Amino acid sequence: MSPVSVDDSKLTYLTPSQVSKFYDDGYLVIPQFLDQDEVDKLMKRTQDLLDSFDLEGHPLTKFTTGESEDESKHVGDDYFLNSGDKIRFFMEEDAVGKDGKLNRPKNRAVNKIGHGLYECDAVFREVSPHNPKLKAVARDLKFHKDPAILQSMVICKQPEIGGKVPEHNDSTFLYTDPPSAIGFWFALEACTPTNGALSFLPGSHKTTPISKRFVRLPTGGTGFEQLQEENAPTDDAEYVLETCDAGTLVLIHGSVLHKSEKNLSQATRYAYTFHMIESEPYAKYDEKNWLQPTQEMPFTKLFAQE
Ligand SMILES: O=C(O)CCC(=O)C(=O)O
Repeated sequence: MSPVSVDDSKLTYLTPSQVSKFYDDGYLVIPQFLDQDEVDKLMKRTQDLLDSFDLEGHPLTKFTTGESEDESKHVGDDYFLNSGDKIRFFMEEDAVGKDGKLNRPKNRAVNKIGHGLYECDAVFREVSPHNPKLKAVARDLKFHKDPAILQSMVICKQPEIGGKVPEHNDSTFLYTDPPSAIGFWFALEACTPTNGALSFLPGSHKTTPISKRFVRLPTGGTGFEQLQEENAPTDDAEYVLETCDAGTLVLIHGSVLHKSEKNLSQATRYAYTFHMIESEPYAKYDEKNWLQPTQEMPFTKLFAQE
């Protein structure tokens, strides 16, 4: 899944040094990938979705990364498990009080909107998969032969309560054999040291095997399945914080360790993200993965789109 060499003459969007940096560090920051107009459209659409979704009958499912057994229960319910081809709203943990009610307005309570935006919503569809720049990046990277898009979401990181995302790599959650996930993560607002900018452990994709997988349990719900001995603990000091402006695209190799801290600021930190995996016969998508394609909405093949 890595290019043997970078042929400069074939690149149409990335530079050779950007391609090398992605493969060396396991991530690549591309400033100004989206222009202001594209950012504004995605922000407006996100705000409209937050304003218009109906709380009546909403299960107030909280989103956590499922690190502990107790946390993984939250992400085991049907509202979460059946969200791959829908637009659903997951709450910040700190936005739901002990009485089970929201303790703030709904547009300040949602942790993320997922997971079928890239197909279900016309505005998000324009950015992925119908975006020529995106296809150019995917072709330049040569990471996938036949990339398919899945798992899209807006991560809101609400002021003061926006949950931290602990250290992880994305292939744990979107497992293929061989591992093939890449995250495409777009900042829709400035990401700063206090509102939860991403940070990365450069090069960790080469040294950190996928040691566990996030699966649908046969007994219902979700949990982690250990694949091999847990990797050694990492050193916080080796992490690189990547602050960035709205419009920045960050490419995230499925094996690179990354995280983001709690948003302690007064500002939101909206980001849009989706993932790409290799399709069969080049890689097998695992039937135990939490997110499964449906008959109505199979994963979208990037290069098949006009
Ligand atoms: O947006 C964030 O804070 C975390 C995103 C992330 O870790 C991911 O998409 O894998």
